[in-house]
Amino acid sequence: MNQLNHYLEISPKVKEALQEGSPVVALESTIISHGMPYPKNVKTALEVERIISICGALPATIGILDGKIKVGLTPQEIERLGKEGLSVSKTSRRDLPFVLAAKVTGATTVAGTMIAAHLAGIRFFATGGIGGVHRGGQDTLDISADLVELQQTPVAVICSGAKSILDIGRTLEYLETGGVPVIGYGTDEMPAFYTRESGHPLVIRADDPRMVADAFRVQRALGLRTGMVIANPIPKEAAMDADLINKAIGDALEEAEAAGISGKEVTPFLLERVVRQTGGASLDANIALVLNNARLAADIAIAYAGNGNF
Ligand code: PSU
Ligand code: MN
Repeated sequence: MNQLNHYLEISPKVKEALQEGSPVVALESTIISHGMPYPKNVKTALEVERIISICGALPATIGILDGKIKVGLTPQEIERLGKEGLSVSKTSRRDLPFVLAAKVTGATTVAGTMIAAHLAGIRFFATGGIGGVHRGGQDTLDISADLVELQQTPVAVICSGAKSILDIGRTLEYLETGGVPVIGYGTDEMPAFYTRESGHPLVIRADDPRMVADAFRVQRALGLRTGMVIANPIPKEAAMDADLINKAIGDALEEAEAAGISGKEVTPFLLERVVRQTGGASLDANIALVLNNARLAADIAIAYAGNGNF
């Protein structure tokens, strides 16, 4: 057994699909353990998998159990990560070595999941939102490792943009500097997660999955190591009222500041407060957009596989 296989366990189904060149979509687990409350987190994670299967791709949820990165978690393992919730270690690039060596249970962030997907040979990854430059990040340097990962790991992330708990303008500047294509899917501006608009224009737009798959193929053919962000706005019927959500976010940011929250606790803290402030409405919106992203990711993975991928 080579050393990588000692720490990376790909489920037989996922392995087979990858060997055949069939479409596979990776899914993260921080959104399960840290992003949503139990039991809705588990229910959503399983529903996301089901939608990807219905669309004709294979889902591969990724997490860390018993000293191994598991690619293709079982429903029981997803239940475990969801139930243990915040006690599971939020695992980004920095955390991987120690979480694995100490055999701690870990939920992978966007960055952690991109690394695992790439090691396994999965090109597409669906989630809710990416991390970004936090508000005030120009002083605190609280910039998500997701943005750095997107510069160095060739995995396409299908998401609904970044939450406006973050500084969306600076997040886009950072991605531009890193050479990361940010593609507006059916839109000319960056979506703001709970709402379809952020007011920040994007320069790349795609209106069908094939265009995204083709661009990703070119990126790989050129040997560029960058990832890609496909920013897919929340469905109209699920979008939140901008004033309502922005008020909740403003309050949550004040609370975080007053409580002195910092580091990797910031994002989960804000997410939880926003859910509470909106009486659960933000959670419903979050679930709707994740399911929508899963569908698009499956379609892109299928378009890519159908045209001789490598
Ligand atoms: N945004 C969400 N929900 C989430 C996250 C972000 O709307 O669950 C999670 C993702 O796993 C993302 C991580 O990779 O938070 C970013 O955390 P940080 O800002 O500490 O890098
Ligand atoms: Mn951070």
